[in-house]
Amino acid sequence: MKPYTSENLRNVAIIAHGGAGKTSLAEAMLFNGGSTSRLGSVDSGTSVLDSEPEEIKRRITLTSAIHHFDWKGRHVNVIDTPGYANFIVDTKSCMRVAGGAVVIVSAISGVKVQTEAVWKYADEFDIPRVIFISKLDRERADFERAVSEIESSFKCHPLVLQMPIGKEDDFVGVVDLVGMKALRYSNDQSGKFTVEEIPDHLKEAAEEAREAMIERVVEADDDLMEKYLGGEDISVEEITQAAHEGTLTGKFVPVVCGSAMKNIGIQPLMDLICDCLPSPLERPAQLAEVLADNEGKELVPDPEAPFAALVFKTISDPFTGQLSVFRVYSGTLTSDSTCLNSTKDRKERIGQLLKLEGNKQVPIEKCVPGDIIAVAKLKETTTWDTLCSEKEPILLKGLSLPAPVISFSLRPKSKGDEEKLGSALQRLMAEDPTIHIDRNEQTKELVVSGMGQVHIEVTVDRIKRKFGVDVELDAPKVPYKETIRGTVSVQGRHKKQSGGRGQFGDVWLKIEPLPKGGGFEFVNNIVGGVVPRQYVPAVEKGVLEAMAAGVLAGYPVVDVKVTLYDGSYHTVDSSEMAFKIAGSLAFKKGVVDARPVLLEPIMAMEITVPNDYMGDIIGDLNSRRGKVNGVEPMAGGNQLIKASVPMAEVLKYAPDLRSMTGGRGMFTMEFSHYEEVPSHLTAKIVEAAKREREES
Ligand SMILES: Nc1nc2c(ncn2[C@@H]2O[C@H](COP(=O)(O)OP(=O)(O)OP(=O)(O)O)[C@@H](O)[C@H]2O)c(=O)[nH]1
Ligand SMILES: [Mg+2]
Repeated sequence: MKPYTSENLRNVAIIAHGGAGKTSLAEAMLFNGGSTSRLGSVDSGTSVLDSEPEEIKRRITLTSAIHHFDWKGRHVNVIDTPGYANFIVDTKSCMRVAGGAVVIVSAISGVKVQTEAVWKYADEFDIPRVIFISKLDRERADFERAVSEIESSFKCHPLVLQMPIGKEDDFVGVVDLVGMKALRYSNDQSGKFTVEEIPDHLKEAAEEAREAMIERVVEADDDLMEKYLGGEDISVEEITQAAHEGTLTGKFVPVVCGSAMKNIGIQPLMDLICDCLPSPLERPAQLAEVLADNEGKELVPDPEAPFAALVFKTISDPFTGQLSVFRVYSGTLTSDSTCLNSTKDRKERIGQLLKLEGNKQVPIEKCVPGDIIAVAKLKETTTWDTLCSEKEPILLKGLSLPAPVISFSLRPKSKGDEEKLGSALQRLMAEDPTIHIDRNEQTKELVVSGMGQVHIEVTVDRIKRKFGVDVELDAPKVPYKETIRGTVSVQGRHKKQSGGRGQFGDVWLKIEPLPKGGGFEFVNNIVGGVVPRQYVPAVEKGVLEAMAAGVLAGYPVVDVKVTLYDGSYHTVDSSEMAFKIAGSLAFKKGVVDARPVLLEPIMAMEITVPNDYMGDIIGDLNSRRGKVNGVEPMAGGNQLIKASVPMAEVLKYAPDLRSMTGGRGMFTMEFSHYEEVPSHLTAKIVEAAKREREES
């Protein structure tokens, strides 16, 4: 690896919808840059970026991978990100630390919903970008349509720097509209090309396209505009410089094209990355919080400044152990040193610094500001922790995670694997913070939640491969609750005489409903000591025990007020136990007459779908007892549907939405509140609960 400075460094994330060709493009750049000795392929499982067995099996990127290449005197860190919605949180994490992005738009499918989502992340983190129109070798590839979709969907000004030569099978190269040359590629994926005159049949179109390109460039630069209007020629250097400026300010977005699969048009994109995307020195200053005085501070990417870095990824590597991957914002860190984890307020020993190369790592001695580096076996550090100099503790802001959208109940296939499963899940959660594990105390299930069905399936595969635990998934049980609608007064009397000392407790309770979310209230209105004070807590305990399993279907009872207002006792036979039983008896008996009802959890959902699908999706929500609360138009011909839907109806919504929209819909959902189950469904739920109790 050649030495490099912050000025020569580029951190580039490759982003787009699933299957657009991000990994293939990154592989082609690594190959052309000499970082790999053969062109890795997703389809044949030889990609150094998609190298996890679960990725090879599915042929999709499940987790971001980082590698680097040297080009035109620059050192480029390439971050290959996932494109599928299930894994998009990882993509967003990478965008938090990237300095520039290559956005891929497929010449076949154009701009998809998911590409718009990642484009928004680039907006959020103010990331300059260039666009690569891919797959021009494929049937029905359409360059012009892709350009016009870029303009309309992203609402940006594309700066089209190339034109394709040939179509589909006959796609052989690109016209460089800046140098006005044709780059004709050999058909063997070697990336070799010859520079030729523009073919006659393209000359006129190329002249026109160049004119349009120049006009866009000069519009962004007053001096150049003057020159242009004065009839002077604009040089290649001037165009390159203005393109760099215009890319950083977002006045336009440079567009090039090619085929990653055939390794056509990749080097000009690599040039563009070096020419137009920013070095860490050109990025807006990173804001940090100084812990000593809670003041804000702008970090400078100066090697002499105090060290500061943000951990944005954790990888569990089978050979090296746990790797923390961080982006340096200022200062220098060397191998075999120490630093502070300011988030956890713990000192960390830094062993060997590592540069990531896909699934491998190479040792390096020190890292410069801006670089992306890994270190193994930190003791306390997790994703989104700040590592910094002990002399000047600061904090950097990480990302907040979205709520999971889907849950399954999880259990080991063989009994006795419970403990192994628990520790496997802990390790996986460190690596993938979008996996959540809960033990549902009500249903006694281990519930795993994640960003979608594929995400959960991948997690199950990983549990098996990495930890040797086979697990089974079921739809989670819906945590129903019970409450009452009426008010009753009821007596609970427990009397037992069995030889020696007997048991006696006698209470009168008033049981009434509380408003939604009211929980439980217990009031003691005993006067004259008819129930001695020392037995009152026992009565409440008895009521609480009875509330744990309601009379309808055994679900917990909520939102009730219980008032103890009368009773009697026996000087010898009364005891705490007897009053507890009396309280419990009274509650169970009373609830039966207090019009008990079932409550079910309602989820708040936000569903984004292309316009064409809106009718179907709303129809489907209605059939799931959903209420649509609003529809808002979104960018790129999409609609955002907001709805409240009973959880029982959307336990498997992810695959259903996928099949209804051909994978173009996205959704999030979180728990909102409880509502009464419609009476015609209550009997079914009660029956199912009864059956289950009998079985277990
Ligand atoms: N014909 C052709 N196929 C391509 C090209 N680029 C990628 N592909 C194919 O498209 C499919 C998806 O490619 P990937 O590189 O895995 O796409 P990706 O964007 O990384 O996908 P995810 O990581 O899963 O989001 C694979 O079958 C590739 O061989 C291209 O330029 N031409
Ligand atoms: Mg990929």
